[in-house]
Amino acid sequence: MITRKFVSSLIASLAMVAAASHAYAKPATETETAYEGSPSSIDPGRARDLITSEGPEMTKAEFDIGKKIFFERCAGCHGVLRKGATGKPLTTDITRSRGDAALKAFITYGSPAGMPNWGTSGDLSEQEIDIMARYLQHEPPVPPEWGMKEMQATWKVLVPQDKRPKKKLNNYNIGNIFSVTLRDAGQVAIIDGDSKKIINIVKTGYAVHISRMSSSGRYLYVIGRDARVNLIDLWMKVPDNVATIKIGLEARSVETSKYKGYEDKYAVAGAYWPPQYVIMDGFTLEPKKIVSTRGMTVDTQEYHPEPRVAAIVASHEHPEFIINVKETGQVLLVSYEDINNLSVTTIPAARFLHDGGWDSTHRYFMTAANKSNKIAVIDSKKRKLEALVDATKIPHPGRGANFIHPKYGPVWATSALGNDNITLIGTDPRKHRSNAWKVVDTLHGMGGGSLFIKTNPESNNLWVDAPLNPNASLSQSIAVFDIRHLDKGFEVLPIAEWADIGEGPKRVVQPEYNKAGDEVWFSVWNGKTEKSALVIVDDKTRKLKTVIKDDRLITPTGKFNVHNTVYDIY
Ligand code: DHE
Repeated sequence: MITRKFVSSLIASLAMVAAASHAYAKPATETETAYEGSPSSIDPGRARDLITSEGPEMTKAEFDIGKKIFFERCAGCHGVLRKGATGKPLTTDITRSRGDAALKAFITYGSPAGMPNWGTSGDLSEQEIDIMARYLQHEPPVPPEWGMKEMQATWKVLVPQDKRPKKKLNNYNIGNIFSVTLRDAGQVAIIDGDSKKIINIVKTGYAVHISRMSSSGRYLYVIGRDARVNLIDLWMKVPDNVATIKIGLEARSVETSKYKGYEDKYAVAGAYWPPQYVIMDGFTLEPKKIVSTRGMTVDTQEYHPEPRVAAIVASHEHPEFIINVKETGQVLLVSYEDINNLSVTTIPAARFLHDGGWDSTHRYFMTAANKSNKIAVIDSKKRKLEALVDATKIPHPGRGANFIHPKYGPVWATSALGNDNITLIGTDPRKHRSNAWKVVDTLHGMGGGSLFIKTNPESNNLWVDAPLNPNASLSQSIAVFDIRHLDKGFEVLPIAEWADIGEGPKRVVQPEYNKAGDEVWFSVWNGKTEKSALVIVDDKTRKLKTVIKDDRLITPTGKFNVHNTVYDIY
């Protein structure tokens, strides 16, 4: 039985642990929470209630408050079904054994392992914390499934294929068009990289996330967090939506078939909820095949009911999509040769798979298992795990950066959320065998909170951002290394200052090259009601080239250059 005295001493000791570890834990905790803890796009009203007699007493109104808070604040880390992801599992066998008082203490003070201090930060009131402690002792409400019927009902072909242009109807240099995520506006800006003019602002899904290109470079696919996929035709006089579909309730990834003979034929999107991927017709988004990712975890081989689909890349070696399943830690090679008789190779990697990209030869897929602090190397030719390489706290490569290290030969690099390390892994098993799949060098950037790193075959620069670093002078700047002289450290460029847009958090995020590889674009990501901008830097001189400012550029984040996205150049 838990006594009042025990609870006060638990609270006091938790407070001490939190305070003692503050200096160490704060940056990683803050950055992780800022990054992973964004609201789920699932409407809590759609999730079935499960107030059970085994849990503490709760009214329906209290349960609804708990559900709303959980979906907005907790689901990103603990999972909708609370089986655990980057946050610990919170299933009822665990929460009921902890009990009200201990749960309240954890929610109030957080933990050095990464749980935010929701109470002492003032984010949740005492009453809300009391509700949450009781809510967590009831079974998690389950959001609805989303199958073929629901997909068909949301699928719209706005311009049928026979009504689309037979040839390109505009004069844009399509390879140098950028699709820019306008996150909080639910739009993408299509920007002409040559003139730097906005061609069109296209409506997409809620909290839009990433864009990918069809193999021919004609079609652009955009996915929103609400799992809406938009298909945009870049051959139109003014590029715009030609089809749309909702493939679930929450999603992050989309990709297209790139293997010879299958160019533009298929698209695939991966959902967080329901945990599934769907293969669609590449020209219309007609849903063809839905496959659940529920299954066993790679290590303990236990059933996981909610393994979310993270990064997807298209193999260049076989007609296959390579699909990261986050919570099970399995990489799926899904053949699209015969989607009726689907063949899937399951490669064991490590939990919790997130983002990644190709090595320079496009044979090896280098992907972060972020909470395991590992990079999994998948040999897409031999269809097997080549290596699991240790990296430091929460590697986050985006797609990573490939270059020739002056001493160690070809390397692929990732930065990290939890520290300033930039980890360089050798990627050439033929000519630099002893360096292959080993950490050959570790550089130090501005600080933790880095999300993206980028270079280009035409460049000698390696750009590393730190948008989630708690120090504004770092989150508003970029570090740039000279690849030929890595030992000389980095130069810091004050990108947000160059944007000259006034107040706000102004996080500098995701370097992206133009087609020629001679300029680098940065988003200056401000609040929804503040001014944002895109800053373009001359890659040779590292001097400001131009700033794109426009009231329509609301919360720009990811930028996807058509040429670099089609050919996986990074
Ligand atoms: Fe992303 C890629 C998931 C938050 C910008 N992000 C990815 C990928 C995944 C992912 C699985 C790889 C997709 C692929 O390659 O197929 N992102 C998530 C989350 O789950 C997370 C942590 C929390 C959330 O609630 O969504 C998250 N992501 C963010 C952001 O807050 C970012 C910084 C701003 C934004 O626009 O949302 C952001 N994520 C990006 C970008 C990429 C990305 C720009 C693609 C990088 C690239 O170069 O291809």
